[in-house]
Amino acid sequence: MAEQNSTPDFVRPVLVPIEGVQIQSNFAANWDRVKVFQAKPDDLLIATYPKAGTTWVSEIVDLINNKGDTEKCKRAPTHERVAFLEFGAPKPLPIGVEQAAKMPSPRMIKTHLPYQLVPKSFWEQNCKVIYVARNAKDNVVSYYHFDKMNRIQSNPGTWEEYFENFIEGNVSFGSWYDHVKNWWENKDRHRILYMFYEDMKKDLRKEILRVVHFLEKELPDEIIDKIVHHTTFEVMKENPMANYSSLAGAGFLDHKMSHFMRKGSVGDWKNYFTVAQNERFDADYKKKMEGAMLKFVTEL
Ligand code: PPS
Repeated sequence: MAEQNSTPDFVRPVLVPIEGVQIQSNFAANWDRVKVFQAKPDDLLIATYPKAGTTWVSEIVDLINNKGDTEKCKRAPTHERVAFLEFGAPKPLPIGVEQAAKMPSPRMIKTHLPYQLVPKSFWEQNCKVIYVARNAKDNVVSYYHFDKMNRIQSNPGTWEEYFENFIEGNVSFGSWYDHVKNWWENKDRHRILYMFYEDMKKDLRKEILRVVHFLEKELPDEIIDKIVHHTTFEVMKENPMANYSSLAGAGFLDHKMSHFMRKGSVGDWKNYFTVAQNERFDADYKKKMEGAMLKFVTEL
C-alpha cells in the first residue's frame, strides 16, 4: 500500500507486519515499548478487533465503577478515561503507553491487539480482560467507514478494495478471523469475559449484568436501569464525552465523512455487500471458521 497524503497535515500510515500481523505504522513504531508494558493487577483490559464495541463497553465499565453516576462519567472524553495501549500518532497526540503510565489506578486500558501480541505482564498480573467480538460483516462495514473518516488510519481505498483487504487480513490489526478465534480459544486460560456485540444489542441489561458480575460488583436495579439507558446507542451518540466529537479540534477525525457513532446496528452490512460479495464472503468464511465453536449472528 503506498503512503499518501490525504490532507496537508496528516500523512496516512502504511501497514507493517509485527510478528506476522499487519499494524499501521504509527502504532508499529511504538511496538518495543508496548511489548514490555508493565500491567498492574487491578488494570482492566478492554480488548476488541477494531469497531467491535470498545467504546460501548468502556462506557458500561466506567458507569459500573462509578455506581451509575453519569456526571462523573462525563468528567473526560473516552480517550482520556481509557488509555489506548498501542496508540501512536504524530505529535502532539499522546502515546498510549505514556498515557497509561500517568493514569491513576484502577486503570481502564483498551487494546486491539490479537491475543498473541498482548504484553505478557497482563497475564503475569492476572488482569481481568473484557473481550468484545462483532460479526465480521458489520465489523468490516464499520471499519471501512472509520478508516475513511480517520486520517491517521491507513488509506482504505474503495469499498471493493477494502472488502478484499479485510478478507485477506490486510487491514490494521490483521485478520478478524484469527483475532476472534484466538481470543476465544484462550479465554479460559485467564480471567477473560468474552462478549458479543449482537448480544448487547439484543439484551443490553443482561449483558451489563454479566459485566457487573465479572467485575465483582453489586448494584441495585434502578442503577442498572440507569446504566442501560445511558449506554443505548441513541444516548451515547449525543454524549460529547462518549461520541469522540471532543477530538474534532485535533483535525484528524472527519465527522462530515462519517460519524464515530455511525449506525450502531446489526445487519447494516446488507446496505453495502453486493450479492456476489456476500456469496464470496460466506464461502471464504466457512473455510476460515471451520471447526471453530464460535458462532455469530448477522441479523437480529
Ligand atoms: S474503535 O475505534 O475500534 O474503538 O471503535 P469501537 O468503539 O470498537 O466501535 C465503534 C462501533 O460501535 C458502535 N457503538 C455502539 N453500537 C450500539 N450501541 C452503542 N451504545 C454503541 N456505541 C458505539 C459505533 O456506532 C460503531 O459502529 P458502527 O456500525 O460504525 O455504527
